[in-house]
Amino acid sequence: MANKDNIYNKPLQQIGGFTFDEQVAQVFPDMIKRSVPGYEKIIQTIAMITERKAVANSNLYDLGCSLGATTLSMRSALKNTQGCQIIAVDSSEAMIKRCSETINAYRSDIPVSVLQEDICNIKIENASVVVLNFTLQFLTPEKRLELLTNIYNGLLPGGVLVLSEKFVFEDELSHQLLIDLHLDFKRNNGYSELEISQKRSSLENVLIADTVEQHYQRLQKAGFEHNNLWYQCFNFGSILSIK
Ligand code: GEK
Repeated sequence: MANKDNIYNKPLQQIGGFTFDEQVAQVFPDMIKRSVPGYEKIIQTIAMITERKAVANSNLYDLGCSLGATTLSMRSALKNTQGCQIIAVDSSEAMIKRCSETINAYRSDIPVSVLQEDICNIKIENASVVVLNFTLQFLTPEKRLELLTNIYNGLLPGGVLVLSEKFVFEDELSHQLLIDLHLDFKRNNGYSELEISQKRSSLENVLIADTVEQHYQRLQKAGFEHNNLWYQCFNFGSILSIK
């Protein structure tokens, strides 16, 4: 069973900016499941997208892989596709260490490279499927367009990007209601008011969310002409972009 996330359940003297360190890596599966509505649905659906869009002898990328849930989902869908490899990248040492252990714990003929690296520094090439599952939101906004442009350039024609993010909304009333529903989701999953408010403070200036419109505009600037939201639950969702 996954370790329970109780990082913020005691009052903290000082709340530092959120980092993906050993403490977070230890509880990550529990944390993300209880905090991100639709996370499991998105992970499952990435397998379906992979099954349809992966082509023989191509690369698949899991950018900001954390413990490798997306990689495992993609790998499960690659059984009948010849010559593919998955490249899983994360800048956190704690995540990458655990990710390698998890990936190697299951037998498979699909090669997976697990790299500790900044996703802004890697070359994307010969790609059929690229996934940014709740990762772009942690890059400083100035770096986002360049990364998406690299991804566009590295994708094969017909290749896809799955971009899952937390969103903000221009319409004030909708924005507030969707945020409140997300907070209810966290309460229903056992987080206390103290945990919710301390986590919110630690994510301030670390997770910078865009509107769906901002994403579409940036994706278009990067070269993507076919962009659609395929999933949304409250203020979280996932966009499928096709080259
Ligand atoms: C999942 N995709 O389970 N370079 C590499 N990694 C980064 C960078 C960067 N510049 N910035 C942040 N990260 C996963 C979940 S979590 C989402 C992704 C969340 C990494 C960071 O270390 C962390 O592991 C991941 O992006 C974001 O499907 O915690 O909300």
